[in-house]
Amino acid sequence: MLAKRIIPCLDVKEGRVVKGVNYVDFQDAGDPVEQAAWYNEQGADELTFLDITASLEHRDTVLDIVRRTAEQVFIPFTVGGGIRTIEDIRDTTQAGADKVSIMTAALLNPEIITEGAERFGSQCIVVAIDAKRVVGDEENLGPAPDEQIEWRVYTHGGTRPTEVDALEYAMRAEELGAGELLVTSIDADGTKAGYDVELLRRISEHASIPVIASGGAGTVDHLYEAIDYGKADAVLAASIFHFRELTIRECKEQLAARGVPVRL
Ligand code: 0VR
Repeated sequence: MLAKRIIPCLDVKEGRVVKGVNYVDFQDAGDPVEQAAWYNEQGADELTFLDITASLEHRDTVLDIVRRTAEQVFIPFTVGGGIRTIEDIRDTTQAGADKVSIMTAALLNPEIITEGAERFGSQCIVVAIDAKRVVGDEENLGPAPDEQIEWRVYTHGGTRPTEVDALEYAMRAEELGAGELLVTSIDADGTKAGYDVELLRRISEHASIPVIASGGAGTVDHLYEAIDYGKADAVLAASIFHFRELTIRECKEQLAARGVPVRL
């Protein structure tokens, strides 16, 4: 079995790493370039950088931060936020990203997935799915195999609901050529109460490309549940790492002790 990956995520707003809860109430969490260097040193398997207030006006500033961050990391580096066109993918990879994460644009204009995969390879195209429960319990995100739950995709940094079903969209993104799915539960984001493992499991059971779990990590148990019950291939986390509550090494050692293949 392939090693399960641990991926810290830098959510960047106006040049600073921030961390919120349920996509609001952001707190400062440091400088992206310094945080990136730290995670690289700490044994992260990959690093994700999301410009969460992406807009055309500050594209050049962001690319400059991406460039400076990329200089610090020697692990696969994914960049997302505001990527709308093939040119944006090109500029972002030229700035040092190995992969791009596409959300809003992939939903509104799915050809970017196919065209991006043709031009840069599927391994470069991560489709991000920001999902929120519209049917089912939003408080209890643990195993609920028999429950009727529905998740809808939200766009524009979790601010705009769509009618798109998250499970169907995951399948479609794979068909169109995505190399990985980055699945974030808006209900769980920043709560440290655990991932939405039911969402992860239902997507992972249908997808044959890797699924990255995101939103809600608070303990090593949560990482384990996302991998074990949720069948995720990688676990992304922000709050627990930025505020130094857990180190990547501790997480890997505890996961390895529970039989999860990790790169130590
Ligand atoms: P934790 O729950 O703290 O581990 O956070 C993981 C993940 O949910 C976040 O780092 C983040 O990627 C959520 N994303 C976005 C956003 C948050 C606020 C606004 C926009 C976005 O577009 O992804």
